[in-house]
Amino acid sequence: MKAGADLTIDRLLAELRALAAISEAEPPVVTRVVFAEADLRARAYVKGLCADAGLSVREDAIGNTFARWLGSEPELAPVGTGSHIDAIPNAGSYDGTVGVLGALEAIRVLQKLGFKPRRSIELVIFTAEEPTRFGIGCLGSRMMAGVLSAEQAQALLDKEGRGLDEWRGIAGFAGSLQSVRLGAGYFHQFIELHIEQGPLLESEGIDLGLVTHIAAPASLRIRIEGEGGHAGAKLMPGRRDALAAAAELILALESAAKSSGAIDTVGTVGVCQVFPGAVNSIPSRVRLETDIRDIDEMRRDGVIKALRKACEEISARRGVEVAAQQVNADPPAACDAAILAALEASAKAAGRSYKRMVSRAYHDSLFVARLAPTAMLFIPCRGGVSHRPDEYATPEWMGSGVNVLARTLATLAA
Ligand code: HGY
Ligand code: MN
Ligand code: MN
Repeated sequence: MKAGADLTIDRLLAELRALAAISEAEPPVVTRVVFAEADLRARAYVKGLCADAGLSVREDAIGNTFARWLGSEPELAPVGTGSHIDAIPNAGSYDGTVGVLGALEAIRVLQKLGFKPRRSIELVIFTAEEPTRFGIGCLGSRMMAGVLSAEQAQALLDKEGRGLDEWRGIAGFAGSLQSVRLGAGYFHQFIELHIEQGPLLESEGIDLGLVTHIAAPASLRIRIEGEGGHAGAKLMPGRRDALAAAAELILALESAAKSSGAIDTVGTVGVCQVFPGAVNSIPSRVRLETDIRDIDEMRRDGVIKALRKACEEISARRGVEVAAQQVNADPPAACDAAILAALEASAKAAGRSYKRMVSRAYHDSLFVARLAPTAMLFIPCRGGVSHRPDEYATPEWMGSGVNVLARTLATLAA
């Protein structure tokens, strides 16, 4: 596919830059939390681009957005592709957006080449892939796959105690939460283009990653209740300092992840809220959010068990209450062999190097894989950096991704 490759990348780069500028933070920092004002502007921007490309756009009850290029046999289940445009605080410009705008670019290239899909090709923008607001990742794709029920979704609250119904109402999305659920067979097949968010491809000088498995993520919320008091007057013996207990817990998670016996096990405490949060007041309450992953579910669950054991031990020794609540603990997903074979054939035809690999980040594909044969295509990102403003993918890397995605979509939709 030679024609227009450079042109498409310029257009794609311009659109990625425009989307990155729609942020709650000053560029180059991207923050775009689901249903916040910047997210709504970003959704409008991308929907406009999809409409300009002649796709028919619909949104479900929580804002999952479906932009369909109608095939000659519209009654057939579509080939799906897509990703997310929400971004965590202090993020970069490429996580998720490459899989949305890159897929749109792939569709426009196929249109330009006069390709006529037999099966429709449907671009999806998933709502709330990031856990920032409601504490759980992949909210939209989880509900589509029925992994999170309408009742469970109804019960989700953000840090201000505001729920999904309130936020989706503000965003202008209506309809029953049950209607988000898609039946198996809604998609014929699904491919997600995404940056690797790791260093392998760049360090090995390989153009593309064919993802065979998506890691198994888990998240637990931990509340620690101790006893507050005057930092000067309350002597050390008998203190029940909630933050000192939290510090031991954080180190216990780190050591459990490091001693799992495999490099694939990771454990992170990304959120630590301290109450009352005054320098001269002993912390009486701490709230931790922990993220535990592995490509092997058993090993990951072993770390969860070790963390729960540490909670009990630290609680008894320090006289603090520790309550660990599991938010999610999902099995890994295996990607579809036939789609991987199609991606491999496309990469060869495009003269691009590739390697099969696992995804250590989770993605909406983790849940779409419950609905349809699914696979992911990775492009490198500089230094493996992601979830930071200096996240970067070169035009060449993106060109390879769009090129091979377009070829594969054409193969699957023919
Ligand atoms: O955390 C993740 O793996 C994804 O980037 N949300
Ligand atoms: Mn992310
Ligand atoms: Mn992502």
